[in-house]
Amino acid sequence: MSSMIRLHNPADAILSCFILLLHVLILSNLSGAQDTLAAGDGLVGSDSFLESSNKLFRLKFIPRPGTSQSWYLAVECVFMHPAYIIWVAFPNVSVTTVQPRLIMVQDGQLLLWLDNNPLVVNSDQPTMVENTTATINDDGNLVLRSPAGAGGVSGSGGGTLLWQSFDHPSNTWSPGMKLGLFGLKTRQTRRRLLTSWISEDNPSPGTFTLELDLLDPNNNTDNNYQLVAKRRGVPYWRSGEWNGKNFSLIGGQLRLPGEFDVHLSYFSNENEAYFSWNFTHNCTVIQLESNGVIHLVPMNYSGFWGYAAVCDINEDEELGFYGNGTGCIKSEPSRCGGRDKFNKTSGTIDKWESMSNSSLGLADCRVICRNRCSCDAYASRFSDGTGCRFAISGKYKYTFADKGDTIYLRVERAPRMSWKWKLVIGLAVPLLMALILICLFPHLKRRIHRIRGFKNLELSKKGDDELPYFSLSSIRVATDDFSDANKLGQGGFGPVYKGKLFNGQEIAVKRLSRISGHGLDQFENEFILISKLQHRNLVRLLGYCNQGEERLLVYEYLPNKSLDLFLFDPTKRDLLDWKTRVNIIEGIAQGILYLHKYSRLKIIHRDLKTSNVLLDNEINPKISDFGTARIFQDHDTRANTKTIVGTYGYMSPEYAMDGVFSEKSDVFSFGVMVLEIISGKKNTSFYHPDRALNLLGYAWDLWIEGRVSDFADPSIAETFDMSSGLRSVHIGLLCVQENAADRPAMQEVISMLISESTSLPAPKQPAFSAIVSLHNEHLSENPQLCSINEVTISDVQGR
Ligand SMILES: *[C@@H]1O[C@H](CO)[C@@H](O)[C@H](O)[C@H]1NC(C)=O
Ligand SMILES: *[C@@H]1O[C@H](CO)[C@@H](O)[C@H](O)[C@H]1NC(C)=O
Ligand SMILES: *[C@@H]1O[C@H](CO)[C@@H](O)[C@H](O)[C@H]1NC(C)=O
Ligand SMILES: *[C@@H]1O[C@H](CO)[C@@H](O)[C@H](O)[C@H]1NC(C)=O
Ligand SMILES: *[C@@H]1O[C@H](CO)[C@@H](O)[C@H](O)[C@H]1NC(C)=O
Ligand SMILES: *[C@@H]1O[C@H](CO)[C@@H](O)[C@H](O)[C@H]1NC(C)=O
Ligand SMILES: *[C@@H]1O[C@H](CO)[C@@H](O)[C@H](O)[C@H]1NC(C)=O
Ligand SMILES: *[C@@H]1O[C@H](CO)[C@@H](O)[C@H](O)[C@H]1NC(C)=O
Ligand SMILES: *[C@@H]1O[C@H](CO)[C@@H](O)[C@H](O)[C@H]1NC(C)=O
Ligand SMILES: CC(=O)N[C@H]1CO[C@H](CO)[C@@H](O)[C@@H]1O
Repeated sequence: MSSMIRLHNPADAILSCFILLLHVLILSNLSGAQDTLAAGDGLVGSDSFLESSNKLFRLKFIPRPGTSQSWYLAVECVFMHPAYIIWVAFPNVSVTTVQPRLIMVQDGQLLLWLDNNPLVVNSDQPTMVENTTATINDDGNLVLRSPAGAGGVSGSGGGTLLWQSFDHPSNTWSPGMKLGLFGLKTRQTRRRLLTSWISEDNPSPGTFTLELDLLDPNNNTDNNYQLVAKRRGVPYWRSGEWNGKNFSLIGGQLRLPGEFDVHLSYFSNENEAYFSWNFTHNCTVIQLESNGVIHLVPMNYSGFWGYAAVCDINEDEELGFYGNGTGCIKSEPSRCGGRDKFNKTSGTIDKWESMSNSSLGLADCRVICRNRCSCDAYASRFSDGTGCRFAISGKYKYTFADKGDTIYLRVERAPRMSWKWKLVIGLAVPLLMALILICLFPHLKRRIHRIRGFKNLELSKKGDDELPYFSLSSIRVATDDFSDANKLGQGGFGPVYKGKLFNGQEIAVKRLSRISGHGLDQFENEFILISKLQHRNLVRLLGYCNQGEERLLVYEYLPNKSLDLFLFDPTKRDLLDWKTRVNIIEGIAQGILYLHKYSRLKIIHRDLKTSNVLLDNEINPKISDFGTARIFQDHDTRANTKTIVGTYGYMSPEYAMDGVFSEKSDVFSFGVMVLEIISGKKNTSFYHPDRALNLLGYAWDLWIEGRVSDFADPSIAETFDMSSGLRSVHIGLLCVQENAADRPAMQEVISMLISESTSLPAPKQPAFSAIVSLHNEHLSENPQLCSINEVTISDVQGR
């Protein structure tokens, strides 16, 4: 596997010949991964690597994307799939050669060998020490040490530390790495900072940096620093002061999702000032992405994600962040009359103006185009995402093409009401309506309760200014004037239409046409909530329209529609094999977790069910329908409502009976979905001739009898995996426990799902399982209830 060469007597001048000879002769004599290069050792070719003793990190040559004989020397974390790069030596130099070589020369230089001239990796090391060794540590740090016993103190694993890659960060801040300023008293202060890559594929120094900066820029006697992210030297995010525990502006720590605390610390004296952090897992890192997003790369790419800080530098995308503040610095107002947004699309433009400077990344192109009002669109010049191209007003023709270039088109923003006016109207209209209704129907008084809740929603400071506005006429065109042929179905508060925008993008439009107090409530609720939310497992809102009496929400269109249409369809259910179902369960869980924990607001969905889970092209689940969702204040753990909304079969007992809801009521609905996904049977229409039970009871029976494989949908018999199946049913049962306290919280559910080593408590008998199936008894006597069996109940009063 690993091929290393060992050079016993290399002399600098004739090294090149030796290496050529030797690596031909002794190419594959060493096997098994090592973590250290001794003097005279080297790596040759892309198959050889150094591996840290905990097997998490590798130092190796990785091919430059899109090329065959171009390489970077990089440290990768291989614990996750795909492996990701945490450090690159010479990010601005790609080594073009058939066989790249790295040699630890006896005189102490670590040489990256290009065809003719070597690059010295440790060139900034003050003195070279003979017989130096190079080791890849358990935290991914590449360290050079003098031989034990020589050059001073000898510690574990060798002598003095001579050089380390952690002193030369690229875009990654690893646990244990210090970011800051060193040698403050000297004339040459060294800055250790993160520099983003120029594009996703090219590690050359890019547009953004994350560094330490003075808290008060006007007072450099005050040794007080904060973390600041900059675009070409201009700050766009700052953390604020560190109080020993939290940053003042982001209202907390840089945190990982879940209950995982990052241990951040700050050190300063007259010579140096730096931030550093620790985590239990050394592969968990903070990365500054090429688009300026500061990202916490998680335990697992397929699992947790986190954003340390995200400002909408790209304005097209607003992502989540932690804490109560953002630290974002608003960019200067548009010079082009509100035409400062760009829309990612695909197509061709016949005449470009190009800038071939490959030090420019997409983020630079955007700024250049944004500041030049005649620029209508921009794109990358080269396939590796560098350079810029601009389309100048009146000088080009744009054609939409599905498989065309990725182009960012300037968006014309329609003039519209300010947020304040919208709020006034948003409050006044329902209030007025409510007043009228209350006068007419005293029993509707409880409505006030909900309308008052709107005030809380104002807490979103950013407002919806970022959200594109669609004109009614453009939506009429897109949906063929709301034609019946384009009707997709009926949502919580009105019909949903399919449409196609002029640029070819498909959309789903939710329409609330006739203003009914109740529908307007849900509409506004959904609008305000979802415009703040952004997660890959939540359906994405593209824009809205409120013109005249029309209230429209425009969503991304998901051609696969909802999960229930697959799961309960005799033919389509075959498309969902076991792996896909597991993926769906995980995705739903991530989406709910985001709602409960990591979006800025804590949100209880209250109507989770398979028909509210949409599937994208790759069958990834996306939660939809936030008409009934509720924002929780931080200190609330449960709330009470007299108006029970939700769907029979998915409602937890305490909610259905007493109107008490909490995160645990969503967990219950999730549990029901898990059992439905595994069994392919609907909870509400479950019927089994020998077992007069509902699906929950049926699952429990088979669980007790140890016959879980009988519970699984027969159409996945071939792909069903017993151990993960057993685990999933187990988790499903834990989620539908009668007592809310027995149900796990969503982040526990996630760790149960993704880590097989988490042990699960034994489930007790689930809720409702002793009840005879609703289907055959109760509902058939009550046609009215039967009809609402499938739809959201929005007006049933609690006891
Ligand atoms: C690469 O970056 C280093 C350090 O920033 C600089 O000294 C060197 O000249 C650069 N090389 C190229 C080819 O740009
Ligand atoms: C370096 O290693 C070689 C071979 O083991 C040895 O002969 C030499 O004395 C060492 N040099 C130093 C300075 O330790
Ligand atoms: C993380 O890195 C540190 C420093 O190398 C090491 O002491 C620790 O054991 C590593 N942790 C794990 C889990 O490998
Ligand atoms: C700068 O900060 C120091 C220490 O906090 C303070 O004593 C000094 O008055 C400040 N100077 C100015 C100009 O604000
Ligand atoms: C965040 O919350 C903390 C404590 O609750 C408060 O001191 C701070 O001012 C808040 N920050 C922002 C930006 O709201
Ligand atoms: C830090 O922030 C967290 C979460 O915002 C908060 O719970 C905690 O009280 C804060 N601690 C301090 C010392 O401000
Ligand atoms: C990281 O953890 C080690 C060992 O627990 C500790 O000595 C060190 O101070 C920690 N560093 C930071 C930045 O928290
Ligand atoms: C290329 O772009 C970079 C970054 O904006 C700039 O510093 C540099 O001067 C430009 N080079 C040329 C040749 O224009
Ligand atoms: C793209 O631009 C059009 C025209 O303004 C707009 O209607 C549409 O919503 C935009 N698409 C996205 C994804 O923002
Ligand atoms: C901690 C964790 O869940 N690690 C997983 C990351 O993903 C890989 C591959 O999917 C798994 O093998 C790990 O167990």
